[in-house]
Amino acid sequence: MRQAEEAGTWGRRISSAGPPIHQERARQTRQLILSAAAQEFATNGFRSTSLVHVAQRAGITKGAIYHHFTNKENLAASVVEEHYALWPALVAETQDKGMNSLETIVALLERVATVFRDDPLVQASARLQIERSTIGIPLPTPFVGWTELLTELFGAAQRDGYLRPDCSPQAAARVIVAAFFGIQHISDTLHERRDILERWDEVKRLVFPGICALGVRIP
Ligand code: LUB
Repeated sequence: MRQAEEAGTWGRRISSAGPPIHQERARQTRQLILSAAAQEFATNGFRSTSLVHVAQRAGITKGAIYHHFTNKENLAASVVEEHYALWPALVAETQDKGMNSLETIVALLERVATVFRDDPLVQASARLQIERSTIGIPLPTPFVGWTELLTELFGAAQRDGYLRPDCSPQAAARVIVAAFFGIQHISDTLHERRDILERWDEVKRLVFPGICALGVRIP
């Protein structure tokens, strides 16, 4: 069973997703609202985002939002949940490319950096997680999904001889999650993530050698 697809790796949905979605149109409207909300949250943050502006951006009425989301807090929690729901498919797709365990980790994190650069849903979720203490309802716990997954992936890399013998997969995962969180936050704050791939490449070139066994070529 692929790690990322195992139940609970990315946390469980904790927001009320609204009434069961029977019609394709209702599903599309919900996705439209999430996309519009992501743009507003990413740009303005939770407190300054108004559901009126979300509705205007989505081209629907404010009342239509309440058919899918109980309030702005629930909408924010759903944006964060949708962010984490993106990763299992991306992880599985990367694992299916026939690369070795270290190549898979490096390729995956480069793809994740690209998603952070390009995807407003992920950008909104990252900002909401920074603001989580002000939102007033529980959000999915950040970082744990990636730490669990990278622990598994670094465990495979260790079994394949790519990790320093004295570097635990858990420690490698914590270091890389911290490094990634930091570079994407700094890149966002200073450059709207325009340089995230260059900053991530520096982590790969300067941090991975401290994790990998001597003589291992960093992909
Ligand atoms: C990742 C962020 C930004 C962790 O997993 C998360 O919650 C993350 C936002 O909360 O970086 C590193 C991949």
